[in-house]
Amino acid sequence: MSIGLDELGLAARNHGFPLEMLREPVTPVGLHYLLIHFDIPAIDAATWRLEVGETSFTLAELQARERVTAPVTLECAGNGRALLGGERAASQPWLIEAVGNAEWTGTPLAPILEETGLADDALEIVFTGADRGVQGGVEHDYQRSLPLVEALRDEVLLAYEMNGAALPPQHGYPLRLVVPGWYGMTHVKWLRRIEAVQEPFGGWQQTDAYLIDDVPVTRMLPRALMVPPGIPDFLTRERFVDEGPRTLVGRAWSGYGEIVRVEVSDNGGTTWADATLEAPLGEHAWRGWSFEWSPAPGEYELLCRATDSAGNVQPLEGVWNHGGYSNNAVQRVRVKV
Ligand SMILES: Nc1nc2c(c(=O)[nH]1)N[C@H]1C(S)=C(S)[C@@H](COP(=O)(O)O)O[C@H]1N2
Ligand SMILES: [Mo]
Repeated sequence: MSIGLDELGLAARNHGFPLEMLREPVTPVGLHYLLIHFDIPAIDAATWRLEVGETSFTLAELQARERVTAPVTLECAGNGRALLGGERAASQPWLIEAVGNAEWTGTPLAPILEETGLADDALEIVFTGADRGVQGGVEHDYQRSLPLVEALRDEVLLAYEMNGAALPPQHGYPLRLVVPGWYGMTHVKWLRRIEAVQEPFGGWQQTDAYLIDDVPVTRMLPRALMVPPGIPDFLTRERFVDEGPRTLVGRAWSGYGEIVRVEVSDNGGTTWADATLEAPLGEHAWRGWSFEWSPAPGEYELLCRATDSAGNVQPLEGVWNHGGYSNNAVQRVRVKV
């Protein structure tokens, strides 16, 4: 596997989440992963308007509407990309750290779609960001659509706060879409327009990206991650821990339903034992887990894997696809005791 300077350029702009911060239920703003395709657009909130069909809203008008706060786990669809191997599209070379769990505050989208008439007779709702660039040789605004039934779900928010403060520029100031359960690309940042369409939306980010064999990538597959125990080697990230009992901790999530099981293996996946699950933080937030581990001196490969209420289980190996999407293969942590 090799990473080119082009992929390094993306990785230097778009940082991941330090896995040790899995110890916190809510991810501090600066430590949430970041993915920006083009540039952070310059937006003056005083003149900014959200256009919704023929109507428009100021930020103050949106903030005066029903206010909802929810913890929501966001994960990039490309998380795990660099571990897939094989020839793939050059893109952000994530290992497994493209995740975060923030508390998003905003107003529900559905009533706005209903009041403005967009919910009448639409096939899809299209969301347009204020950022523009060229990808795949095509110049376009960042745009994504949702089928009407998904856009009308109660939990979909137009969010103007993250962890109790105004959205920072990098996370979509002044307004972003939050679609709990779906991979990150759906959560359009720097939102400026919402419109209804009667035909399937054909924008670049919808029909040229985020497909596996022509099937759109939608919801997050289950994944469990652990706080890497002990201390790391600077370069290899191999871990060193002292002999004796210790508690392994981590968090797990899925866009297909509640996490019902997390298992841990200390022998590379030959045998597994159940971790203890914490109470859920929220319907669309990661769930904490812990596992008592008492290793004898030696070398180990620690793995964890999640199962959701729909019966999806993480695979040991990812399934290759050209875009490098949805690789939810189990985390592997090499540990020397
Ligand atoms: N307007 C706009 N919205 C966007 C993007 C973008 O580049 N432009 N990137 C998307 C992708 S691919 C991801 S994974 C998430 C990342 O959200 P975050 O940076 O707040 O973690 O934002 C999504 N929304
Ligand atoms: Mo993403």
